Amino acid sequence: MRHENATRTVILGVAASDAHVVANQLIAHSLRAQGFTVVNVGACTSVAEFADAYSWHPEAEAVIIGSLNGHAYEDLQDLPAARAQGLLDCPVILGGNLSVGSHKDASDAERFRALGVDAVLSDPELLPATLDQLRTRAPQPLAAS
Ligand code: B12
Repeated sequence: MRHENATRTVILGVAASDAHVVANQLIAHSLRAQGFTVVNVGACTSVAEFADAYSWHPEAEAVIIGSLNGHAYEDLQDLPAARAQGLLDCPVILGGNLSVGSHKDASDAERFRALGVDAVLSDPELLPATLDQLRTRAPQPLAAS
């Protein structure tokens, strides 16, 4: 289903140590087909580079980060500081294969939330509904500086 509002912008990319681009390209294509403007910063994008992209596109309603090589947690270590400094002042969604190995449990998602990730997804088809939910969510209190 095509999205109603063609002006909705998201920033999409892959975490800093990660070179996997296939899902990133498919997700960009799918979101564009649903009416989103996708600023795709691509593979190997650090938290600082996501923050730069947000400074150029402050209209973005979310930053969507993919990771497949199992090193998402290490790659996002700068996220709490970036969020506390107001450099990524929009929801952050994380998805993909987020840890090393095939066994995943609920504590994986919890540790990403502790870094400041708002939503952890495995299925990219849930992105539009998740973006809708995050957009209507009450503003969060600012993190203490
Ligand atoms: C192709 C591939 C590569 C290519 C990537 C080429 C490129 N530029 O894209 C190359 C050869 C470079 C590569 C390298 C490596 N790879 Co590799 N690679 C793969 C492979 C075979 C396919 C990945 C792919 O494109 N799938 C197609 C896409 C559409 O599907 P997907 O990636 O599974 O993503 C799905 C979900 O995860 C989800 N999803 C993905 N991203 C996102 C993002 C969001 C926001 C959301 C919501 C959902 C989401 O949606 C997708 C569709 O359901 C997988 C194994 C496999 N069969 O899946 C391994 C795999 C991802 N690679 C792996 C590894 C370990 C590596 C290396 C570390 C290997 C090495 N020792 O060098 C390096 C890391 C390089 C780096 N710096 O990141 C592991 C990761 C293991 C883990 N997480 O525990 C895998 C799973 C192989 C394995 N079974 O061990 N790889």
